[in-house]
Amino acid sequence: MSSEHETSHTCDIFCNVIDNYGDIGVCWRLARQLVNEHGLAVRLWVDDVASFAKLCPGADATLEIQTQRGVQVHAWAQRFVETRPADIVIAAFACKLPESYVDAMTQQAHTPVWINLEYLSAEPWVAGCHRLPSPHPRLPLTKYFFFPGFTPDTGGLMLEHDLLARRDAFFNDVAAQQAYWSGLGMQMPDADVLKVSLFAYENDALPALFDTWAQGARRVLCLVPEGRILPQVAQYFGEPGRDSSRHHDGFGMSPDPQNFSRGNLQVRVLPFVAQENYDPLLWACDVNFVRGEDSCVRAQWAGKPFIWQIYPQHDEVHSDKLQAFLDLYALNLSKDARHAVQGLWRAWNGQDVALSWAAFLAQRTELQSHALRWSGILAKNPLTLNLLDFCQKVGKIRAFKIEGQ
Ligand code: TRH
Repeated sequence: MSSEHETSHTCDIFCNVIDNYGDIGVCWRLARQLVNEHGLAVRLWVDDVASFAKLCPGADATLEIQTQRGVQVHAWAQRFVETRPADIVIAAFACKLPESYVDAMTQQAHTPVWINLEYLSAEPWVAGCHRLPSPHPRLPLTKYFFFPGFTPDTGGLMLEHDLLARRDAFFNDVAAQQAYWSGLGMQMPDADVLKVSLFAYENDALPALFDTWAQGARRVLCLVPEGRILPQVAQYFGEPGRDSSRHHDGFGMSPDPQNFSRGNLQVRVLPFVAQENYDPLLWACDVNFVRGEDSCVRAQWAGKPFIWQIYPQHDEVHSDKLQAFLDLYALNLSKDARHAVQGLWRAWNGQDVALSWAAFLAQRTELQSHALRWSGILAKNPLTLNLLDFCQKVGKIRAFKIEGQ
């Protein structure tokens, strides 16, 4: 590291958990990357430590302050304890910072850079709003909007410097794949078994999708991380928490309360794992169903065909958001593959799913090479580097450490 990096820059990330794991998922990932790859001293202020502990199983949900993976994690209480603001202040998803903290920002000799890190969207207006300043109405402070996105005129997507290399090493290492499967307590499935991960909200299309798989010509192994869709999964198989199959059919699994099967479909429920252990599941599967924001991005880095269940919002606004991403993602696909992706994604987000699955599967070869190509394009615009570069420019602060340089 050169001398200009000798004193760490500091960063405070504020996270207000609205629901589920996306808000804290994004903040936790960013915090770790800022510490591990750029040498910043990071405090993560989160108002729901229990949600954080789900992504970081070593964490203690009852602690007010704890250090995990080099990040100082603080329970963000209603009554905010006064503290010296950091060099960079990130309000995740435009959450409101404590007033005393904002006042303290004005007292610093070097005014902190204040970033509003926004939700991810592929909608065209994003590029026009990315990096816009918003002067404080009362105080001598300026907040900047920073928008993640898919095109070079946006902030890009969070990507650890070695993620794609680790992914490719996994793809090329059968022993590592076998070790992964045995870590799940099963043998590596035969090559003709289609391996699907399913991370989803409740979804009315699930029974039709499961019927299609159960009755299909090809064996499907569906891995379901524990979560909101589980009751529906169990309901589909009739006896919650019980293996509904009398026979085992070559999937190499033994009966236990987390296994279900019908026809050519085998479902395996997986425990919710630490955030960094979710990627190998996406790498190990042929097709991934993801949701929200962060898992959707990880599926794109996995370079596998995927289906996105968008977070449903009032007034159907999510529908435009879904279409905007589909337009971009499917732009360079053949007409058939484009229709297949559009059809299944729309179906999984509210329409009839059975026919769409068949069309999607028929395009899998093209979708697979497209997915890898797509991850390569996105990798040219890594969010965390962009963010630090922007902070350096607007805050006139020293250069940051960059891992590998
Ligand atoms: O959980 P999500 O649905 O989160 C959200 C929130 O609902 C939020 O309010 C909304 O605005 C946002 O989506 C768009 O989905 P997401 O974003 O994919 O977050 C899930 C996180 O959980 C992600 O960081 C990956 C992580 N994860 C694990 O750590 N372990 C696991 O086993 C799994 C399946 C996921």
